[in-house]
Amino acid sequence: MKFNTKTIHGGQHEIDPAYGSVMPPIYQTSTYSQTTPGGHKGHQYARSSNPTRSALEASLAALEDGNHAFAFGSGLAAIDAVLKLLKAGDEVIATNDLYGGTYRLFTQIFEKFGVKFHFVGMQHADKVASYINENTKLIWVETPTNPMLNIIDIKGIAAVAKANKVLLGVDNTFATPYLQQPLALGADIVMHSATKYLGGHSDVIMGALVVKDQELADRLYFIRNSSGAVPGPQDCFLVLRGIKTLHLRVQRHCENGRAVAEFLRSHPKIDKVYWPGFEDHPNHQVAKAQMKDFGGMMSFSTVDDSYQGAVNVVEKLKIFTLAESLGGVESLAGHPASMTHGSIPKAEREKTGIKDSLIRLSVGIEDAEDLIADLKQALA
Ligand code: P1T
Repeated sequence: MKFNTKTIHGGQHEIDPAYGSVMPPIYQTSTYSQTTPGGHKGHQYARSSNPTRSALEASLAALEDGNHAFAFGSGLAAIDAVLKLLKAGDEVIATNDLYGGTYRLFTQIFEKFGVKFHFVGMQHADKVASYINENTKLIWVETPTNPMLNIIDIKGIAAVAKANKVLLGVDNTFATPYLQQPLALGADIVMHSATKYLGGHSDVIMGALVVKDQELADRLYFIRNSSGAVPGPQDCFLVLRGIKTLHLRVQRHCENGRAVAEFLRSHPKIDKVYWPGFEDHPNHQVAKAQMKDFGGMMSFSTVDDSYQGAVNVVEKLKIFTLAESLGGVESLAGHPASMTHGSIPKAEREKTGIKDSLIRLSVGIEDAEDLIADLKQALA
């Protein structure tokens, strides 16, 4: 089955046995009757499993070419479950340019339990290898990175991980499985904030993990069932519905992303535009090799390079909404230093280029002309 067919049919073999409903029903129930202890029809308690969630998970596994998928109550809950594979004394090598909440989870929750993190610029796989020792258990990659749109060579890092028997997890939130499939490039775990492009309509908070390996799947199932960060059935239904148009939406996000990035780059008040589709982006060739297109996420700074300058622009936007999050049909603008990445200390933020003047855009699927006109008036 090819990708566009998979978004609609992937994993969806079982038509509802009760009435043949084409979409899986929302099983809004916490528990299931048993005829005798253990005598049930595949589901016993909804923390362990729920038919609506199972339908979504089958779709997610198909999209990422994995064998097992797990939905969580948020993207961070999914990452939290991966970290619970580790124990005190273990070490993690993580991308240095990460979503601020991921950085906060690593440094303010898991460091306390004795897990050690190395935050590394991963544009060169060799650099990652130099941080590996006998305690290294996980490499955590985000690509494209949030918010600097750096690109990391998944295949290159996977070779380092395999050679050293270290797990490789990839946060595929920005790319989506339409643009990039980390498991096929050698990752062990792919993670999503399904809140973003998978849901696609800014109406759900959810996370997901997809893996191929049965033993890893068993461990993640155990962690989720033991810790309990599961999403509700209504949210699973909404994400499954969102996925059915993923390919169409992401195609338009990419087209509009290109138009907006090129407009910004040609504007006299703009200093830098960070978007992997530009031929002179430092890892454009890697992006071209591992992604189908370059997406609708980008960041930029203005020539006046000030906090107030950035605030003036985002406050004047009319079609772009100033808000956290990304990946919905509507265009959003954000100020990473004070919003999504505010939990990273200023000195650390600035090392990766998250200046106070940086603005991040999630380019939606409106008409590109309207989006460009909005940016033009805000910059004027
Ligand atoms: O918000 P949640 O569903 O828990 O997902 C966390 C997360 C994980 N990984 C990446 C790459 C993310 O971008 C996020 C959430 N990001 C935002 C809310 C944001 O505006 O960047």
